[in-house]
Amino acid sequence: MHIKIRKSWELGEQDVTPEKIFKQRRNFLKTGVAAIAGGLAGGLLSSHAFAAWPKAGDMLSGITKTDFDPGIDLTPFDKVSTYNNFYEFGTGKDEPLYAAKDFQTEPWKVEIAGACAKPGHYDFEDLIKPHPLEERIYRHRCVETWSMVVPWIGVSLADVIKRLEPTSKAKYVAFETLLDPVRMPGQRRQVLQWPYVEGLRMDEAMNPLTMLSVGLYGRTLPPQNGAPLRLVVPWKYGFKGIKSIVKITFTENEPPTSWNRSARHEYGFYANVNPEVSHPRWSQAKERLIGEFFKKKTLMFNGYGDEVAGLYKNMDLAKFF
Ligand SMILES: Nc1nc2c(c(=O)[nH]1)N[C@H]1C(S)=C(S)[C@@H](COP(=O)(O)O)O[C@H]1N2
Ligand SMILES: [Mo]
Repeated sequence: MHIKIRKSWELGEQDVTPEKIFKQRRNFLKTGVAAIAGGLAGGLLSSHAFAAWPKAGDMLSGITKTDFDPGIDLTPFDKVSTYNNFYEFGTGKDEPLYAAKDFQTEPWKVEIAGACAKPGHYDFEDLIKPHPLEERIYRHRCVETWSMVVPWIGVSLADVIKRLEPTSKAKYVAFETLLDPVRMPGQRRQVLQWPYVEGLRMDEAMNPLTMLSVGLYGRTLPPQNGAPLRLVVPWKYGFKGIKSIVKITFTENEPPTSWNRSARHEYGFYANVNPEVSHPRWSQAKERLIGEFFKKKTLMFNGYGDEVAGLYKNMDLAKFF
């Protein structure tokens, strides 16, 4: 008999962990009994020195709670995991949930290339495991003016980069998504040039806010959110947050980025959230938090100005949009 075990994001709305319980669980994490919280949540592992990485949608354990928290309500898991932009699985926001359902992410290799001392093909777990697994609650802002508040799980990209020992020639970091039109049916249509590519300037990549995320809401990333490994850059528009990464390259020159290639007058390399710089077809002054009715003012650098404004102090942000 075939017993189908439902993944957490396939659960009906009534089954999804209520927000209140999740908040209690976070308080457990705060007090440092992460192993107990992991146990309550159904995970059996007590640290993230996993024998095998948990499967997509399973609970992660050994997560350190951090102070990153904008202090506003989280966007519920059933919104974060069902309203997605992931063109490899369709252009509709409701398509990735279904089209990515059976996306195979095991094993998952990440190629490290370019100007560094430690190039090679790594199991993605080996890039992540040496570093503390943190929960950070970030504002998540799409260029299309919707936003969410997401409790990401992941590691500091800076920590990973340091271990790879970039050379003085490494001025940028380029990222690439998997290219596989069989596993990613959206790639059979040329809506973008595949694979999806993104990049950061080295100082942006090394900023303490920048994350390599492997999960959200206490569990591994659902496929539609970029399993098993995606970038999170909270002061930039969502399209910088490249999903399902298979290659990281240290480069001397600014790397091409997918949306800039597709429409360079609309999407720049920097893509910093900026209420004053309009998209050519719409204003960026306001945004709608998913789940709320009224729009709110967009915050400069998505509210992370204290941390990142210095990166751009001598730059014309209207020119380098
Ligand atoms: N590979 C890849 N990464 C991607 C995208 C994509 O289409 N393909 N969409 C981007 C956009 S526009 C946004 S807003 C975020 C959405 O992330 P979420 O679905 O986890 O909210 O993913 C980004 N990363
Ligand atoms: Mo987006």
